[in-house]
Formats: sequence, C-alpha cells, structure tokens
Amino acid sequence: MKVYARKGRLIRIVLILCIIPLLYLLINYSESRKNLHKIYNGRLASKLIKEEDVHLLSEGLGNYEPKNDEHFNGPGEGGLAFNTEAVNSDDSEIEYGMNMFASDQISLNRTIKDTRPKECKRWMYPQNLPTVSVIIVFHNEGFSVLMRTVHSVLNRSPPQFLKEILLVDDYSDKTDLKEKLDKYVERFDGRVRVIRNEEREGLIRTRSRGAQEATAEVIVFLDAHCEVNKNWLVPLLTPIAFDEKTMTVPIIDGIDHKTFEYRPVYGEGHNFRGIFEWGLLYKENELPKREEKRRAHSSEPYYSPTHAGGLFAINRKYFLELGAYDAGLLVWGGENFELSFKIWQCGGKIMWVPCSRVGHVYRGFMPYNFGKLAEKKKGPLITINYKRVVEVWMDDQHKEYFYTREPSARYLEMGDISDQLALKERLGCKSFSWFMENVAYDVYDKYPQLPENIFWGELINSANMKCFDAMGRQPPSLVGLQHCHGYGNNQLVRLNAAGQLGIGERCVDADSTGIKLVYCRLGTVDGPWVYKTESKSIFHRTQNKCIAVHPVSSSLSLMPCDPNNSFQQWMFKIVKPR
Ligand code: UD2
Ligand code: MN
Repeated sequence: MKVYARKGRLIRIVLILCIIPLLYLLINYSESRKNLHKIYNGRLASKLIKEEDVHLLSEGLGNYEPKNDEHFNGPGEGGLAFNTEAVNSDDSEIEYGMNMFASDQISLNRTIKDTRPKECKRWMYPQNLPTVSVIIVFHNEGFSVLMRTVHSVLNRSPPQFLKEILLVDDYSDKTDLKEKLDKYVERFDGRVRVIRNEEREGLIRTRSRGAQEATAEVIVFLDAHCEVNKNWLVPLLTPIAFDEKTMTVPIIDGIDHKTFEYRPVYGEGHNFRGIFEWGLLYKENELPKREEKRRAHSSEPYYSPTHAGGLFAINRKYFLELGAYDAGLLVWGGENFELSFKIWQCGGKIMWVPCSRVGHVYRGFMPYNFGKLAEKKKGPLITINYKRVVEVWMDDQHKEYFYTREPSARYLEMGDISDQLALKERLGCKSFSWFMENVAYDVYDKYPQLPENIFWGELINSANMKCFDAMGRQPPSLVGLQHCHGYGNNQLVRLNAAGQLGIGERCVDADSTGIKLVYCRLGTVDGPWVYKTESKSIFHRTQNKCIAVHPVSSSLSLMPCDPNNSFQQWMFKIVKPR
C-alpha cells in the first residue's frame, strides 16, 4: 500500500511538473498572438516578431508589396547596371551630371534589389500612421529620372498614407521639361501636383516653400533622382507617430550616375550615422557602441547627430514651428546642419531607420550654377551658409574650431541672424556643448578639438613668389607650387600650435618623393612642422630638414636647412574673401 501511495504521489508530481510549463507555454503563446494584434492595430510600439510569425503580418505594414513591381527583363531591371558598352552617354552627363541616355531606356517602374537587412521583414508596424506629402524640389532635372522617382514612390508606398506628391520646380529653364511634365502628371488624377517658383530660390528655400504648400501631416523630402525601396515609408513614419518631434532618415543607397546600377551603401549588419568635421564637411561614422547598446536589434532606428540633407521625414507642423529652414541660407549646403542642430538642441530627435532604404543618384559633378543668387556675394556661398549655422547654433568654444579650420570665414558677410537667435531663445534651446556631450559624442574621436593656428594664409615662396597649392587632387598626391590666385581654397595653408600643416581637411607630410598631401590621421591634430620666423623656413622636426623649392622644376622637397637660400624661405599671407 505504502509503495503504491508513494508511486501515485510521484506520478502526480511528475504530471504537475510537466503540465505547468506546458500551460505556461500555451498561455504565453496565445498572449503573444493577442499582443501581436494589439500592437498591430493600435499606435503601440513597433515590434520585431519571430521568423515563424512573419505570415501574421497582413498585407502592407510589415512588408508592403509594391504595385507594378513586375520584372520586365528590360534594361536596368532588378537594379542592375545598364549595359555600359551599349551606352551612348552623349552630352547628357555634362548637361545633367548623369547618363540620361541610359535612364531613358530603363523602365520608370523598374524593380530594384531589396537591400534591407534580413530582420526588416519581421518588424510589425502600427496601422494608424499619419498621412504624407512627398516633396521633391528640382532645378533642370532629367525628365525620366524625375519621373522614376515619382513612380517608385507611387508604386512602393501604401496608398492610405500617401496623400500627395508635390513637385516644386525651382525655376527650371528647360522649356520642354515644363510642358512634358504638366502633360504627364495629368494621369495621376491630382495625386501629383506641380508648383513653380517665380524665380530661382535655391533648394533650401524651395523646400521650405514645399513644406508650406503641403497638406498632409508628415512631409517627406526626396531629391529628384531617387528610387525608394521596398516598404520604405512605414518604418519612417512609425517613430514620428510615437513622437512628433522625431525626424527620421532613410538609409541612402547609391545609384550609379552612368549605369543606374542600384547598390547597397553598407554591408548587412553595419550601421553608420551622420557626423561632421570642424570645417562642417559631412561625414559618416560607424555607430558608436553606446548607441548600438541602447537598442535591442541592429535593424532598429538609431539616433544620429545629423544627416546628409536630402532625404528625410518630419511632422509638417513641427518643421514649421522650427521656422522651417533659416531663410537666410543660400541655394545649397549647410541646411542639413542647421536643421539637425536645431532639432537636437531644441528638444527633438533625429533617427536613422535601417529598414527604410532609398536609392539616390550621386552625380559626377554639379551640373547647375547658383545663378543670380550668387552674385554680389563675396566668398563661397556654402561657407557663408556654414558661418550662419555656426554663429546661430554653436557656442564660443566650438565656433573657434570652425574658424580655425576655415580661417577666412571670419571675414565673410553672413547677413542678419537676429531672427534665428530670437527663435533659439523662444524655443528655449540647449547649448552646443550639451549637443556634443549627449548626441554627437563620437565626433571628438575622429575630429578632436583643434589647437589654434599659429600662421595661416597663402604660403608664398620668397624666390619665385609662387604659392603652395593642393592642386585639387585627392591624397596621397604631391603638393604643387602655382601662381598665387588670392582666393584661398587649395592655396589656404594653416600651421597649428601642435605642428600640423593643413590645407582644407587634408594634411601636409613629407617623404622621399616630396612634399605630399595626405589624409590627416583620424583622431590626431598634431604634426612635425615648425615655422621659423627668423629664417622664414618650414622646418620638419623629426627629419631635421626644411621645405625647399627646386629652382628649375619648382617641385617641393625636404632639403638640409640653409637659412640664406631664398628657395627655402616662405611667407604666410592672410587671405580675405573676394
Ligand atoms: C546633398 C543632398 C541634397 C542637399 C545638398 C546640400 C542627399 C542625397 N543630397 O547634395 O538634398 O541637401 O546636399 O544642400 O542628401 N535643386 C533645386 N534648386 C537649386 C539646386 C538644386 O531645386 O538651386 C534641387 C535638385 O534638383 C535636387 C535637390 O535640389 O533635386 C538637391 O540637389 P542636388 O541633388 O544637386 O544635391 P546633392 O545630392 O549633391
Ligand atoms: Mn541629389
């Protein structure tokens, strides 16, 4: 009896031990199903689901299936390169900065590669998302490239969110473009609207105008030569639906300007974010550990200090509350920093979204000029824009780094910034130091604080009165000696307190082949150079030699120092904008 009773208890214990986990699994399973639906239907957080649950994502919000995405086997299908041997790029590359012959042969509805990380197919997104106006500003763009942008947006965006596409023509002067466009958009029954500037405004003001004219809750800006990828829109809208002060940025893939090949920008699993060096050149940096760790999944949106400029989504009202772009910025450049600093410092956020991919044609060169807008301006427009941004958003310490890196900017006329300062005051924005410590903390690793310049300007040789010149070449390359032109740029040389000799963002170094332009070692600001005022020589500390000009060939090299040789004597002459 006793034995049986014990046996019975044992069986009961074993049964209970088995049933409890089973019950637990069952309850959990149905709970997770319920949660799936709860999240899916409401405005709750987007969620990464299990591989086997992917089928639960109903049409659309996880993996919106593109319309018209048939494979025609035509040129460029699947995002492949247009056969360049058959390419007659004629003069279009000069006119448009890209091969219009190739573009004209490729379907406006062509398929492209799905370049999203694999995980992206498992994200669930809310169904209630804000509506969107896609704003595309353009100046003299090629028709088929512009239209492929429009078609890709129409084909690959869930129609319930896409309210309109707004094409803002920044005073294009190609007449056939105007007629062709007006005729073509009729087929879209008002979903695609064209508005036109009365005069050339530049892309920055034209975008602000687009934002004014848009009618949806969220505006998405695209350049006029893009192709959006699979399910690009929903992942961009989701963070904005949760927090209206979040601006979202897709990952920008490359489309080749000659062959229109669509290429992923980074390898799977690699995340980058936007930063800057102290001359305000835009850079991208692998996601720092601190930000990587903040998230559970590599394909989740992440914080970024800034963005490349062209492609992003933002709540329209919020963008206008921020004053849109500073209307004092001219034509092109720097507006990405203005908006980024403003957003972060005044209580918003910028997130890059790995599951949203958009291709962009990087042109070989800029095919347009800045027109009347550039007249009467002294100095480069882009640097004038940078100066405005720096003067409004940076504090004294960081302003100094900018002027150290771009010393002639001190003399630029940037116009009135009092409205911008008032806006900053009104919105109660935080300091630039706060931004550097809390958001852009990875900038210093690559671009440390800059020591002051001891000397800067044109570096003129006393014997032949010619100037040091970076020659517009990519490093590593030889530094040349040219007629002094007085505009700075490639002839603007800086020697800082730590012995670094720089031209623009590059550094000067010496080896047996001569005096060279090299990439500055990331994370360092020092160098081997000393300017000796008495002998006017540029002395290399470790090699114990001086920079000399060859009397016949004018080439530069290191020679044993000779204080009486005028081919080794140099003067720095400050360059002011003109
Ligand atoms: C990048 C950005 C671009 C912009 C620019 C700096 C990306 C992919 N591109 O240069 O969007 O932020 O940096 O300002 O991030 N356009 C006009 N009026 C003009 C000049 C240009 O409407 O006076 C249009 C142009 O047709 C194009 C857009 O503005 O649709 C951007 O110009 P871009 O493509 O020449 O600039 P990009 O890509 O070199
Ligand atoms: Mn562009």
